[in-house]
Amino acid sequence: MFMEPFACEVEPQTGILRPSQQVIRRTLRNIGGIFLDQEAVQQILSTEGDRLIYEVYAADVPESEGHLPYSTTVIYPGRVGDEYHMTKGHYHMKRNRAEVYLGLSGEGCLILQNEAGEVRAVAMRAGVAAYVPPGWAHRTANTGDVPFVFFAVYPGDAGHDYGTIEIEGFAKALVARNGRPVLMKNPHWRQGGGAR
Ligand code: PAN
Ligand code: ZN
Repeated sequence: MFMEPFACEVEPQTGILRPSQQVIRRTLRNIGGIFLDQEAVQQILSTEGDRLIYEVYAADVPESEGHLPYSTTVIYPGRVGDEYHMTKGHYHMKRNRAEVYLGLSGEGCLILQNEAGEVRAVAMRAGVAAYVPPGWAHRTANTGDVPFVFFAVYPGDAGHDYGTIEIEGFAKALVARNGRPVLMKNPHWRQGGGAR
C-alpha cells in the first residue's frame, strides 16, 4: 500500500533525471504540425532531415490522485521559421489542476492560454519558479542558444489533454523579432476549433 520513499538525481545542464521511468523524445517529424510556418518545416526535413526538438525524463511516480509526478523537460535551441523550438502544449484533463515549473538552465518562455483565448508569457531561466494556475493550457519554448531545462511537478490525477491544442493551437506564437522573443497573433487561430 505504502510506496517506498526515493530520490532522483537531476543534472541541471542536461536535464537528465536518474532513475527515470520514461524518456519522451519529440522530433520535428513527430510534432511539425505545431509550428506556424509549414514551409519551413518541410524545408528543414528535406534539407537537414529530422531534428530533435525536446525530451522529457519522468520520475517513476504513479499518475493517480494523491501523487505528485515530476519530470524534467529539455528543449534544444533552434527555430522553425521565426518560431522558437517548443513543446506540444496541453490543458490538464481536469482543468482545475495546476502545475509548478522550476527553471534549471538556459532561457525559455512559458506560454499559457485560457479557454477564453487569452495568452500570457512568463520568462524563465535558472532559479525561476513559474506557476501554471488551474485552467490554463501551457507550453514552453527555448528562447536561448543552449538547451532550456526545467523541472515540473503536477497533481497525479491531472491528466493530459493534447487534443484540444492539436485542433485549436494557441492564439499567439512566440517568434524572434530582431533577435528577441515576441508574441505574435496566430493568423490561423479561431476559438473553438479550426486550423492550427
Ligand atoms: C510538462 C510537459 C513537458 C512536455 O511536464 O508534459 O514539458 O510538454 P508536452 O507534454 O506539452 O509535450 C507538463 O506540463 N506536465 O503536465
Ligand atoms: Zn502540464
